[in-house]
Amino acid sequence: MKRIKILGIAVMMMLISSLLGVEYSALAEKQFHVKNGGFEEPPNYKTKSVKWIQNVIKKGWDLGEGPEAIMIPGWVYNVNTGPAKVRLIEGTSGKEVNSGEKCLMVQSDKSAQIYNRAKGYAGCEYSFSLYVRGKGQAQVTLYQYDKKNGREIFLNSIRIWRKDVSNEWEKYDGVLKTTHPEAKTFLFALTTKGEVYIDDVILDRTGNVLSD
Ligand SMILES: [Ca+2]
Repeated sequence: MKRIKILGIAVMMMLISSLLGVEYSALAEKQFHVKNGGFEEPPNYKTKSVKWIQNVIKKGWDLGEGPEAIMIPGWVYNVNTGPAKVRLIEGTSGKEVNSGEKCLMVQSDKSAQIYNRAKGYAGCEYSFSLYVRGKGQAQVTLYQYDKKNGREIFLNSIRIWRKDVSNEWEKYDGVLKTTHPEAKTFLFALTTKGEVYIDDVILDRTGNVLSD
C-alpha cells in the first residue's frame, strides 16, 4: 500500500515537473548530488581584498598565489578547521587527476574541512564514493540540520569513515543515512590531514524516496 502511495507521489511529481518544463531527473540531480564533485567546473577567482576572503586568509588558509583566491563552485572552506593550502590541480586522467582534467589538493598539518550542501530528509539513504590519493588521512562526515524560519539548526554529526590515503588513486565508498527525524538539509564534509588529492565525489540516493 505504502509502495503504491510512494509511486503515486513520484508519478505526480513527474507530471508537475513536465508541466513546469523541468526534467524530473535534473531536479533529482540538483537535490541529491554533490555539486562539482569532479572539480571540473571553472573556478571562481575572487580578489583577496574581499572582506570575507580576507577572513579566510587570516585564519591561515592559503588560497593561491597572487591577488586572487581560488573559490571552488559547490564547495565551502570550513575556516573553523585548518589552516590549509588549497589548489586546483590540472593534469592527465589516471595520473595527476583521477578523471577529467582537474582535481583538488588540500594540504594541512592539522586537519582541514571542505563541504558540499545537499537536501536530505529523515530516513533517506545515500551511497557515496570518492577517489583520493596522497599522503595523510581523509574522512567523510555527515552534518544534519533542521530548517526553521529560513534558518538552519544543527542537529548532529555522524562520521562515516576515516582512511589513510596512499600514493595511488583509490576509490572509497559507503552508505550514509539521514537518521535524525528532524533532518531537512545536510552537509557532506570531507576532512583531510596531510597532502590529499580528491576527485570524483559522488552522492546518490539509494533508499527511500523523499517525503517532504
Ligand atoms: Ca576531475
